[in-house]
Amino acid sequence: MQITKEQLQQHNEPQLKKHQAQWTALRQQLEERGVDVASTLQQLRQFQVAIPSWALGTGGTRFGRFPIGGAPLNLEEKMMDIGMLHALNRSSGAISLHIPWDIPDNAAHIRALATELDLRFDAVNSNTFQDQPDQQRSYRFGSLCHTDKEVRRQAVEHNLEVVRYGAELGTNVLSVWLSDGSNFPGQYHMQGALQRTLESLQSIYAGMPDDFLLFLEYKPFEPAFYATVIPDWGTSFLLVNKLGDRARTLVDLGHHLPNTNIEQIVSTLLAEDRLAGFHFNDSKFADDDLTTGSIKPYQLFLIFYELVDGMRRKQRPMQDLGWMIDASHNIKDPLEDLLQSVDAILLAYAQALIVDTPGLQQAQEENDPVLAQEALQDAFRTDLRPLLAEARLQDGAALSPIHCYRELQVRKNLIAARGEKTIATGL
Ligand code: LRH
Ligand code: MN
Ligand code: MN
Repeated sequence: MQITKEQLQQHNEPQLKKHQAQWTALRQQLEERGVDVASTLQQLRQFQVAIPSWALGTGGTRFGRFPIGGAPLNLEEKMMDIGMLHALNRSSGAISLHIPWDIPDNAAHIRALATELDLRFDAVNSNTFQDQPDQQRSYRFGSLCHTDKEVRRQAVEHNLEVVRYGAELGTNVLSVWLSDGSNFPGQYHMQGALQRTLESLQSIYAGMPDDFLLFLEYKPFEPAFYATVIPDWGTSFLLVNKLGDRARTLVDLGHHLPNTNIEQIVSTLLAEDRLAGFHFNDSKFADDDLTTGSIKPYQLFLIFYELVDGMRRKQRPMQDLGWMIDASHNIKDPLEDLLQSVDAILLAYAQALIVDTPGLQQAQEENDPVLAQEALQDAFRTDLRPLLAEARLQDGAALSPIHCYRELQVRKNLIAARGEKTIATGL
C-alpha cells in the first residue's frame, strides 16, 4: 500500500492550527534558551533510521506466536511496507537485510524498487546462528569458532556471500552477530574458541572489498547460556582492533546485562573511533527487543547526548554511524511499533541537541553535580514533540504518523491484500 501526498495533506489539514500554536510557543522557548532552531530542525530532518527486513511481521516468543495478518511475504512487500513508513515520517528511508531470511536475487529490480520508494540499503546481516535446509554442515556447536575447519570455512563463505549481495545493492557494511558460545562449563576451550573466531573474522575481513566496513555485535547470553564467545564490548573491541581500521563495534541496546552504563561504553568507543552504530530496542530484563524508548527513555537520551557531544568534538556528521532498529515482539502491530521506535529515537536525539553544553561543561569544570544534572534534565524534560512534528511537516510527512496510519486503515488494507494468516520471515 502506498500513501499519497493528498492523503498526508488530508491528515495534516485539520491539525495544522493546533500544531502552529504549539510550535510557536516551543520555538520561542528554544530561542530564548539560545538554541539554533533552524539548524536543529535541519539535523532532525537529515537523520534516518534503518528498518530491519525481519521486524515487519508480528514477532513471536518460543512459547507462541499471534500473527495479526497482512504480513509481507517477500522482500518487495517488505520494502513497500518500509516505503510506507518512510512516507509517514520521512525518517526511515533505509532497509537492512538479514540473509538468508531475505535474499535479493534480482539486485537490479530490488534497487529500482528502492529508488522508487526513496529507500537506501543499510548494513547487510549474516546469519550463522541457524541451520538452513540446504546447508552442508551444522552450526550446532558454533560457526566461526567451530573446532571443525570445514564448518568455519562454510561460515566464512556465507559472510562473503552476504558481502557480495550487499555490494550489489550499494551498501558497504556487513554486520556480524554470532550466537557462538557454550552452554556448559568445560564444553569448549575458551581461548581456543576466541582465537578461532578471530582467525575466521580475519578471513572475512580480508575477503571484503576495500571500501567495506565490518560491524561486530556482542551479546552476553542467549542462545548460549554459559559462555558466549563475544559477550561484551571489550571482547568486540579487542577483535575489531586486531582486524583493522574498517572494523567497528556495534552496540545493540538489548545486549547488556541489567544496569550496564551503555552511555559510557558509547563514549569510550567513540573516543577510540571504533563505534559502528546501533541496533535500537528497549528492554526490562534481557534482550527483550521491545519498542525503543518504551522502558528507559532517559538512558536513550543520555546515550544520544554522548553521541552528539562526541561527534561534535570529532567534527564528524551523525550519518557516519549506523542507525538501525532491531526490535520485534509479539503483541503490537509491528508497523505501528516501528513508527513509535523511530519517533522515540528522534525525540532522544532532539533532546540531546538542545542541551546547554557550555552550561554543562562549566558545571563539570566546577564539580557541580547539581547544575550538571539540571543542564541535562532541563533538555530531557522539555516537551519537544512539536519540534519533531514541525520537522515532519517541513518534509511533507504526517504530523502524527500513527494516527494517520490508523485513519487510513493500513492494517485492514494489508490483510485484505495479503491475507489473514501470513507470517513473515524473521524473528
Ligand atoms: C541478536 C540480534 C542480532 C541479530 C538479530 C536478528 O539478538 O540482535 O542483531 O542479527 O538479533
Ligand atoms: Mn541486534
Ligand atoms: Mn538482539
